[in-house]
This record gives sequence, C-alpha cells and structure tokens, in this order.
Amino acid sequence: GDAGSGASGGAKKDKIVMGFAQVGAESGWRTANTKSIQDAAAAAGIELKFSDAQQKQENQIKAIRSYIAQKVDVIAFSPVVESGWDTVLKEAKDAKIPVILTDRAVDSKDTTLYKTFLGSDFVVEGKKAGDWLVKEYQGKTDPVNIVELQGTTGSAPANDRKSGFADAIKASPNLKIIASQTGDFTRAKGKEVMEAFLKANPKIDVLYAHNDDMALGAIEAIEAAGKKPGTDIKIISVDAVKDGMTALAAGKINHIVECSPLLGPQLMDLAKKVVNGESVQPRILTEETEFTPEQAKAALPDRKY
Ligand code: GYE
Repeated sequence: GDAGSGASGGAKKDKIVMGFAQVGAESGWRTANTKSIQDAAAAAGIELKFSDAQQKQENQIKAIRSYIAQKVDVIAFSPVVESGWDTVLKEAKDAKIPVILTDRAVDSKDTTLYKTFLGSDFVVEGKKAGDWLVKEYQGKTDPVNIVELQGTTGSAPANDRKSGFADAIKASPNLKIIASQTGDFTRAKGKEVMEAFLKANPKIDVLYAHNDDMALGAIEAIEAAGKKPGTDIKIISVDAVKDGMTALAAGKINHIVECSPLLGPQLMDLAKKVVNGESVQPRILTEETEFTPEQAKAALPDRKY
C-alpha cells in the first residue's frame, strides 16, 4: 500500500490497503456486517485484507500484528472483547498506522490509540428493550420472571445491553431477572442455555436475548419444552436481522431493537479521511429504530439482511 506518499506527505493515496480483523461469523448480524464491509471496500476501490478471528481475541491480535508487519495503510477491527488492547494498539500507533474501531468499543484509557469509533450505542439499545418491557407490564404488580441471554462475555454489546436494560427496569420492582448467562451470540448456545433455564425455572415469563440469533435458538428450546414462544414466554431481542424479523412477524418474538450491521460505506469514507490525514469525529453513531410485529411485516420485503 505505498502508492502515494500518504498522510505525512500531504498527497492523496491512490490505492488504500485496509486490514480488517473481524470478530467471527457468530450471527446473522455478523454475516451482514462482513458483506457490507467487503462490498463497500470494493465499491470504494480500497484493497481489503480480511481475517475472521472466530470470536477469539488472540486471533484478532495476531491478525492486527500481521497487518502491521504488512504495512497496510489503515487497520479497522471490531474488538471481540473490550479490554486488553493497549499493547497491540500501541504497536500500530508506533508504526504510524491509523486504527478505526468499528461496531464494538475498547476500554483503553488512551483514546489516541485509535482515530474513531463507528458503531451503535448498545446502552441505548438495552434501555429501549427494558423500556418496552416496562410499558408492556404497566399497571401490573404481579411478579414477572425474566431470563437473560447475554452476548459474548466481556464484549461491549453484552456489557452495555445488560446495563441499559437493568437500568430501564430498575424502577419496576416486580420485573425481576431470575437468571442471566452468556449464549455467546450464537443460536446453538442460545438454545442450550435456554434449555437449562427452562429446566431450572418452572415459571419464566420473559426472555431478553442480547441478539436475534440467541432468541432464535431459545425459541427452539421453548417449543421443545411444549411452550409457545411469544405467548407463554414473551421475547425481546436486539439486531433485527431477517430471521429475527420473520419470527417477530410470526408472533414468536414480541419486540426487536434494531442494531444496524451496514457499517461498510461509512467505514470506507472514514478510512479515506484518516489515511489522508483529515480529522474525523472521535465517535460516530449508527442510526437505529425498533420494531413491533406489525412493523416487522411491513419492513420485511425490503430488508437487506
Ligand atoms: O448484535 C450480534 C453480533 O457487535 C453489535 O455482535 C454486534 C453484535 C450483534 O454477534 O448479533
């Protein structure tokens, strides 16, 4: 990636090389995110080096180090967990390779280690999920037993969707989280953990899943236990991928908070700017909404992912 003289020389690069360290392929969201990044890179004429870390931080660190060794022009990545990035980010900084965080945040105190963070506000997403539940049970005082399927332990979306939700329901003492465990954002784990929840808890009223895929796995477990998802157990999830929206339209999920995976075009714009030494906003938020079953039916025909 040495076609131009880059940021330091002030001239524009004619071919930018980006190294992208993806989390994995754990969910429908992730698949759509990967496609968005690959399509947007091609459209922007950016050469993309892409790696899949299979949800392991050590693999992402290795990928980032190899991008540094290859002297790419810009590194972008979606950090699987929040902590433990300072060393490798410092290595990129020392090599003068700008880093863009996409989708997930890091908890590094030193914010000069990356140029910007593009992605959703996961606390707000969790809060939207909790607010919906509070409204759903408004005026009722009977105990409501909630089980929670958390995303990948230590990841920003799991941490934030948990805290945002807890915050939203805390003023309603009858809304109680009786069990909370990670399902690693996958269908298989969502199903497995929901099976265990159902065995251990005779009365479950609500499932809050940190993503659609875990909710979809849980639906299988609920049906296998002879219960009706969406009716016997109300389900709220996050993402709004096609399969989730289809379950919502069918009444098996009751509410979905949207999280957009289509970050590719914005990421490529940012990459061009940081490579050319232009300044960018340190935090760029994705725009999102929420869906009821009726809205899911209306949105499905045009849904891209
Ligand atoms: O919600 C989940 C995926 O980081 C926002 O990761 C992303 C999350 C998304 O596995 O489905």
